[in-house]
Amino acid sequence: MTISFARRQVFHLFLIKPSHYDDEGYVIQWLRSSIPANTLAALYGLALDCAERRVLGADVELRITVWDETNTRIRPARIIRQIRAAGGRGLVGLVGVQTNQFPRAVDIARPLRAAGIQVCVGGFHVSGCISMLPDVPPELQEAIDLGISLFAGEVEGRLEDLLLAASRNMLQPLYNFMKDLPGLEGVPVPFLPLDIVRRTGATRTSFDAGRGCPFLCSFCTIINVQGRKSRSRSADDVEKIVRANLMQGVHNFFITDDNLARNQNWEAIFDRLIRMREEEGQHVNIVAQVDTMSHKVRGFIEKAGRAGVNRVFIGLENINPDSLKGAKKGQNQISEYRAMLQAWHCAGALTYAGYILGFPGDTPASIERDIGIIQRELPIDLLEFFILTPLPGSEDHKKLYLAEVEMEPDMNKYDVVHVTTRHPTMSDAELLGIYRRAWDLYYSPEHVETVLRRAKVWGYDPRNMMMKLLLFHAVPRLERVHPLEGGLFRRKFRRDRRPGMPLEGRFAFYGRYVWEIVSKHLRFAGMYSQYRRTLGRVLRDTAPYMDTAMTAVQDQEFQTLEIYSGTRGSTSVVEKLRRRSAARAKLPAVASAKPG
Ligand code: B12
Ligand code: SF4
Repeated sequence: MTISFARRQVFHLFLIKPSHYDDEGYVIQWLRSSIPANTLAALYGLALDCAERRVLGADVELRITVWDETNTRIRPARIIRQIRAAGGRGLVGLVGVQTNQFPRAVDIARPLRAAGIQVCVGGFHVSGCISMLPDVPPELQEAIDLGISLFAGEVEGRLEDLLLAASRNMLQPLYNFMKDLPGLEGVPVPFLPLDIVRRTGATRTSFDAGRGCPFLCSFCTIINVQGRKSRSRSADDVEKIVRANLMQGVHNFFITDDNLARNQNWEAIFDRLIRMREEEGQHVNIVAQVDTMSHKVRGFIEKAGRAGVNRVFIGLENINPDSLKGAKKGQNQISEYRAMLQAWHCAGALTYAGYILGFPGDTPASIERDIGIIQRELPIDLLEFFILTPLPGSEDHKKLYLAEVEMEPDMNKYDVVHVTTRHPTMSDAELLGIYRRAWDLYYSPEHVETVLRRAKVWGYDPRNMMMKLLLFHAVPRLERVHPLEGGLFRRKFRRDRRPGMPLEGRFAFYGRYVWEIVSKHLRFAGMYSQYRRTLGRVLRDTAPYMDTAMTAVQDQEFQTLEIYSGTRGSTSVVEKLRRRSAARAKLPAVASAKPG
């Protein structure tokens, strides 16, 4: 026994999900971040399987460390020490690296490479660029020149070979599996240990039940990276994920599929979850992402509710048909929005809708008008705004790249809250200005009150709703980041500043940091007390409540609602509705004309 231990070698595998820099060059990091990264869970699940199978040899222990930089400080010097102590055997995997995180990933890799440590970077930036661009863009080439290995494509079924190559110091500069997307049935499932899950706000973990989406949106990277065909996990695999988490006390899940309604296996998965909940009494809550036609998938919403889906993210994107058409998002029909949102409320789910600003026809005034229409006519609870961004991997980006149109060269800014390319009519400052104002416009005291009143009618706890509204409003306003990138208590380290930006003196840095903490908390307290007052009013009021957004869809509503008269490009939609309504009006006459 002693002899075998003495002989055992250790191979370190560090799996790190990098964050990115704020506008002052400090890493965006929190005491508790918002949602655990599924990419980290996917890689950890695959690595655990490799460790259990001892893929590097019977006498080699694969020691896995998993960190998310949005809640954990990364110290390259410590990694170097640990790998050196293991005789130099190790690999640092920078995982799920999005475009905005690519510069930070390379900055983490730089000292590691200088110390001769092997580094491999995967995720949407590498995959998106390799999938769509005719050549390797400069930032990827720079990484390759630093000796960083780039991985394009999905690593299911491939991690073993990668680890073996790393154990022989023979990583390739670029792996390209973009044309060979793996099946997901039966592969080791995503998993994160409890201590990692606990570093996020709620005890919630995430997993993907499938990948791929059939639609064609031009701003989307997903279809060009994960494909348009649904590849899904089996109901057995999903049950395995859920049970493994229930065992560690995690009952809340974020299913990261961009569009769960288009997962070919949704019904088998929901049936399994329904059985666990209804027959075994398991406590499972799910947040899912769906499309605006999800109510047309027979049985989907009803079963989702029974399977535990109590919050849905919906890619509403815009209410102007011309913008939707321009972005090839023809599947989004404004005439279906109200029916779809109401169906989710009836199933007991709270609705989050994503709204993109910066389509060619948008102006500050039109955006302001659209937000007003949404507030009055669509039963959305939380609205989140994004700036239309040519994300590498998307058709939009490819077109601009090939046409050599000027785009923001700093990848750190591709976080959908910065302006990265010119808008036809708005200046960068105008677009950024209306983006920032959009949050205040939507989360106005009057509208917060309306959403709380609706929540009360729909049976959603208004206190809980108030906190969600407050957080979605406070994070962009106080922290200047998107709520999905937010967290609890901002951490900043003086030395973790972006290379090229000056290292601040201790006095200046800590003085400002303390002032920021105090002032942000005071402003938060001010917002909190305003939200509390609104909540108090809503709770005290016992009168019944009803408004346009909550009113059931009416046949003739295209004649009265502003979503049909005030938006761009809605004439053809109204025409279609008019024809449909006329045809319906004729039906009884035809029926009664039949003999007998
Ligand atoms: C869940 C999710 C989140 C979660 C968690 C992030 C995560 N990665 O899990 C949250 C809510 C935090 C989030 C936030 C944001 N997100 Co997000 N998110 C997603 C989503 C829907 C799923 C991610 C996922 O789990 N995919 C499945 C995994 C398994 O795929 P994968 O990451 O590509 O990993 C595979 C391969 O790339 C490879 N691989 C990955 N890493 C490595 C490393 C090594 C060493 C190797 C060998 C292989 C390898 O193997 C993996 C397994 O097959 C994706 C869309 C999508 N379909 O992926 C968007 C997506 C990744 N997000 C995106 C964006 C823009 C953001 C935000 C900036 C938006 C915002 N302002 O809110 C923020 C950034 C904040 C942050 N800190 O991450 C974009 C990125 C596009 C791009 N070119 O950069 C995507 C693609 C969506 C889109 N709009 O196009 N997101
Ligand atoms: S519906 Fe969503 S995931 Fe599908 S192509 Fe459009 S943006 Fe991409």
